[in-house]
Amino acid sequence: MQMNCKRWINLDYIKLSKEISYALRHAPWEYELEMDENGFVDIQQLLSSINEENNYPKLIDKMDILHVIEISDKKRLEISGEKIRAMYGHSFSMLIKYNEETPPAILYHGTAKRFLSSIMTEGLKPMSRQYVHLSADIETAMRVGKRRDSEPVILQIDTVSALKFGIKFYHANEKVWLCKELPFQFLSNLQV
Ligand code: HQG
Repeated sequence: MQMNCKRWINLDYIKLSKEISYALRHAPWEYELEMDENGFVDIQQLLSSINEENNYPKLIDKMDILHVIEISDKKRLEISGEKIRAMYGHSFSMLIKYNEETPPAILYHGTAKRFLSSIMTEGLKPMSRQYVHLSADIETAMRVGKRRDSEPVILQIDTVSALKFGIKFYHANEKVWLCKELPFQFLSNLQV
């Protein structure tokens, strides 16, 4: 998205980005948002709720949200008409629906070394989120894993065998794929 508008230099867009992700991924009820089954909410409803708290030096508007999306290093949010959603990462109990899609033959998952033995016994679990998050490439998996370990482990996922086994995959954005769980037999430790 090409944007040339000047935004407020004293507005903390990282804070705003975190607040929007928090509202859409983890706490829509706190913000009194009516969310559809795909995770979309009305942008005006989100703006009214954020602005009620007066946490920013001015009222937040749709252009501010577009700016958050423009400066983000990851594609976390999607706007469709007058609606917005988080593309992945949800943790609340109402399961967000995605269309089932066929992933590339190999996907990746970056994680901390300390989780490895548990993952290789139990498989990948969604933990506090609704879905297990998988990466389309090694570089993305490395970035995900580095949030928890400076030298993460990269697991390689054999999606062809997993699909045959009956695992369903969902496409969140270009880099992120989701599934409900992934048994250990489809995982191997990629030595990078
Ligand atoms: C681990 C961020 C022990 C799993 C990222 C991970 C991603 C297990 C952690 C997105 C396990 C869960 C999601 C098992 C899984 N035993 N540990 N059986 N199964 N785990 O944050 O994939 O920046 O919920 O390996 O970049 O790290 O917020 O998942 O380490 O795209 O946009 O349990 O969140 O995106 O951690 O990250 P998370 P994740 P944003």
